[in-house]
Amino acid sequence: MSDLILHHYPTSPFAEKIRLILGFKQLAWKSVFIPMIMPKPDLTALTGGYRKTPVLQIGADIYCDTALICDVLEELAPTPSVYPDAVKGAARIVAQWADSALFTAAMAYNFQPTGVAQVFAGVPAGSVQAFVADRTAMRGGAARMASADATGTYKIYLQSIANMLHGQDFLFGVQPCVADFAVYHPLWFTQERTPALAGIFDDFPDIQAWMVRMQAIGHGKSGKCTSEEALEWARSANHEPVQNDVFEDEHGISLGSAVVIAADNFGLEPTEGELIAATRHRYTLRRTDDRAGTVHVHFPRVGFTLKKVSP
Ligand SMILES: N[C@@H](CCC(=O)N[C@@H](CS)C(=O)NCC(=O)O)C(=O)O
Repeated sequence: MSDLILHHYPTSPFAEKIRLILGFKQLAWKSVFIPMIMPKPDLTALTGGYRKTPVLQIGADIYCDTALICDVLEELAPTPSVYPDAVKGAARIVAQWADSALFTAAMAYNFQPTGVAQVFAGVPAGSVQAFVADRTAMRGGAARMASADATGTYKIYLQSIANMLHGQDFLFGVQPCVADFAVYHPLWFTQERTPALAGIFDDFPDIQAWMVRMQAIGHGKSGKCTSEEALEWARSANHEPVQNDVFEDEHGISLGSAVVIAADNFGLEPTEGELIAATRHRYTLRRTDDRAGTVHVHFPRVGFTLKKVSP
């Protein structure tokens, strides 16, 4: 197996979800820092367009979206599991809720004026404007949730999380599972990046104690690598075997077709390529790039649209 390369930046909550799972599974990994805003030419050379953070690279295989990255890490290192048998359905559903509803409310709370002042302290005005413009474009111009609405919603969600943690160390028992990592990352941003707003946790001592346990998991063993080295690895590596023995066709699009895949909510930059696998859970596209060579780019089905490229 080639090295695991995580393309990310330190302040990304979704990247923190994956860094902690790498630590939980004690996997060694390489770290490539990517820009926080577009353009990201070295990343999109690998993904073909997808720009969100993080992306996992294993040689010439590129995995987009943390839901899929969790599955890939589980296949590589099944123990300790992030999907324990007894709770795996509920854990996946809570994780999906956390990555969408909880994340949206928490980040709107974090980005109220006090939080913005902390996040951007010392950052030149031009870079702040560029960040705001990038994220506004990513949301298709839609406004963030109003901070008063976000605060009320975040408090209600925190109460539910506290209820789940009452009397046990982690959300579903004695071990952390995918739900813990997904619930933790937006709260981590509040705690680490906007500490002036972290008083919202004061009413929830069970959450505070759980956050200490989650943080203690750590990020495992990582080493730095450059985006040029990552591109070189993609060019020279073999692909993982393609999962084309199970083809689940929901679209009337056959394997071998030219297709385009994009996220279905925000950050809609599309990736175009040849559909070479479509299993129950994921799609794989083959595409060739001047700098990355021929790569296989993988997406989960949930949260993504698949369309045939019109001739
Ligand atoms: N559904 C995606 C969401 C990822 C996401 O929204 N990441 C944020 C950073 S935490 C992002 O991409 N922001 C814009 C960027 O980094 O360009 C996943 O699970 O990976």
